[in-house]
Amino acid sequence: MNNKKEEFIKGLYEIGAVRFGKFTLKSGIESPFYLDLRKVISYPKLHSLMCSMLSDYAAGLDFDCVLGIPYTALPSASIIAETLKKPLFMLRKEVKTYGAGGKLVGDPDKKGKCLIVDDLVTTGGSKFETADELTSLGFGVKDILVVVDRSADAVNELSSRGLVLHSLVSLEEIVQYLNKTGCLDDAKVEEIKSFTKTLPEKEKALKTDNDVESNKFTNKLLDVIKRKKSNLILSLDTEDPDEFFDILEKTSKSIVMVKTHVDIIRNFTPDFLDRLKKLAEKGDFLIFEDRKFADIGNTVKHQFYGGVYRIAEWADCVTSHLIAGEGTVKGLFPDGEASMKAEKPQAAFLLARMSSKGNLITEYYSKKVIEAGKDNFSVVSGYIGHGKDVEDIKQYKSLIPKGQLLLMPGVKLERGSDNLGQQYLTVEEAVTGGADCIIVGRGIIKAEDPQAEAEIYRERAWNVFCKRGM
Ligand code: S5P
Repeated sequence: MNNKKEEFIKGLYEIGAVRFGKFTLKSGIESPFYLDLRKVISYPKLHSLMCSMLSDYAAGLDFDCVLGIPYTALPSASIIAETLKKPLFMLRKEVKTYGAGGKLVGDPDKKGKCLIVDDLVTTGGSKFETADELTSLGFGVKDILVVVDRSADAVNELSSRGLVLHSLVSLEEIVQYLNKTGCLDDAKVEEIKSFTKTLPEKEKALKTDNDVESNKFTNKLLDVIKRKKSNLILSLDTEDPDEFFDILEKTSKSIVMVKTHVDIIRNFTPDFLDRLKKLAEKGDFLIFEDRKFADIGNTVKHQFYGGVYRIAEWADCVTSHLIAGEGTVKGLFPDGEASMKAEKPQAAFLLARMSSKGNLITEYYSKKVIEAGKDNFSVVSGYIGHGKDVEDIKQYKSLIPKGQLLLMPGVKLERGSDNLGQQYLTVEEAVTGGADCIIVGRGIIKAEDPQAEAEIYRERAWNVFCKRGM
């Protein structure tokens, strides 16, 4: 260990940024040590030593700009940027609701390969989040530089997602040095070693304990998502049945559901449904009728089970508004939970937000829809939603109960709109924000090669989804 490192560890110990005893972590797990670098900025000598070590390390990396994760790393990131003459950026923690720009602070024209700086790494979670946000804003991200690596396995966790973690000191080095200098006895060293060794298992067990329940249809859909490595729902809005099947056959490999508007099909005959069902079975995807029910329960019941289309006989799931109240969902599934016991579970997705410009849905309405959906968890698998940007979607997603899904229409490879009020977010914005599936129509069906295009959407959404996790 070099002198600078030893001096730095000694400094951390002296100011109480490293302590030993019994501490309860955020997860509830009891830890034999405590690390908190927030104090360092109040000790100019120690802070400048830390920043010079960070700048020396960063000088050997390949990057165009620097970003610190708020708040602890902001001063060090600005000193690194200053020392190495690189542009500095910040991402606001809070959302700005007025004026231009979103969360990014800095000149967007200066963006490039960005070095992320932080004080500690514990699980890597906040680093993934920042990396995803920067990627969705058009930055390149590879290197993450932290002061202390106190994790069990963050280097590997991050590298499995294409990120490289660098640290100035590891917990092991801190323990080693303090043991050598008599600040820490051998028994405590052993206790810390065995704690860090068993930590990943403890964290995993905690996660399994908290695993959420979903209804039977959601589980079925999640199985298809995992099996096909896809979060893509194809919205096949064409009136021509030949074109419908031509595109569906070509894209079936890439999708988890096909979303239909069966009432727009020209020359609709029962043959159409036979063909559709057979293709769904062969191609391993589900059928999602976007009927957008909106009437009182009794009428909806007839619309779902009766009439020309007899939707209940072939659709795996449907969309529904909730403007008429919970009665609509009760009309769709009068047996409630019992309908999930059926061999073929069926469920509804409620429209809690819409993608179209000027739609009349308010925040209050949207919240009420989610509350009602929660009360009808056994037959409501989730919600249709949209948002202004990543942050807005994240906030909206946080309202959705665990175990229910967010499906997002109004998605294309680039942002944009059509001339009838449809608004598009990018695939990356949708999934980073929290969409569990994207619904894509014209982006694929109007492409020159829908098969290749569907695969592009699938891959782009899946990559972000894997990085983000459920
Ligand atoms: O808010 C919404 C809800 C839905 S279900 N906005 C939408 O666009 N949809 C549906 O998604 C819409 O009815 C259409 O079938 C699809 C979007 O098609 P695209 O061609 O604009 O991608």
